[in-house]
Amino acid sequence: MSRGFTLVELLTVVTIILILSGLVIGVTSFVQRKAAVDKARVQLRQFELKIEDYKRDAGGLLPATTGEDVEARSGLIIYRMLYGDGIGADGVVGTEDDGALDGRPDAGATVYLEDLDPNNNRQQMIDTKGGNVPVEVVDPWGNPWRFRNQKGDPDQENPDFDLWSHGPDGKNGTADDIKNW
Ligand SMILES: [Ca+2]
Ligand SMILES: [Ca+2]
Ligand SMILES: [Ca+2]
Repeated sequence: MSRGFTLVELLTVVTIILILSGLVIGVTSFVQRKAAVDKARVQLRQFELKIEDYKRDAGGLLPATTGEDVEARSGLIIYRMLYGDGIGADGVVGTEDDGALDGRPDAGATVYLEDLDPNNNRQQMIDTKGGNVPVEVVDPWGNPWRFRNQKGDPDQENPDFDLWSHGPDGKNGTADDIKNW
């Protein structure tokens, strides 16, 4: 003799389904977060190596990043250094020969990282904000990468530099920041 499900049986089945779907959502977001963090670590290492190349070619000089505003725009400084746009043939950001910041490497400038080409935007590292003018190099969460010349002085010989992402929470200075120190 067939009978319908009792209320208790129905509630049990519904509860199990809810628990299982909660587990799937939890695992999925964990995996996505880990993938983004891994990607940011790869970017960090890549930028770090290329900035070392830039620094060597620029005679040990790195752009100055003193002042809050400069640091906030430092994702753009990373782009200028590594894509040779807005930097000029002398390979030094912030000198008189700096070319137009137009999404194309300046004449005679070295391109250290082709991936930063804002016209391809393969890795979505550039936020073009509606145009082809590069704005800044962004992390997997869409926030700018940060760069800081520790000496804050472009005339220093072989200055060290800080490079970091605000991490998954998008906030500066918290435990999830991804940084080179
Ligand atoms: Ca220059
Ligand atoms: Ca240019
Ligand atoms: Ca953070």
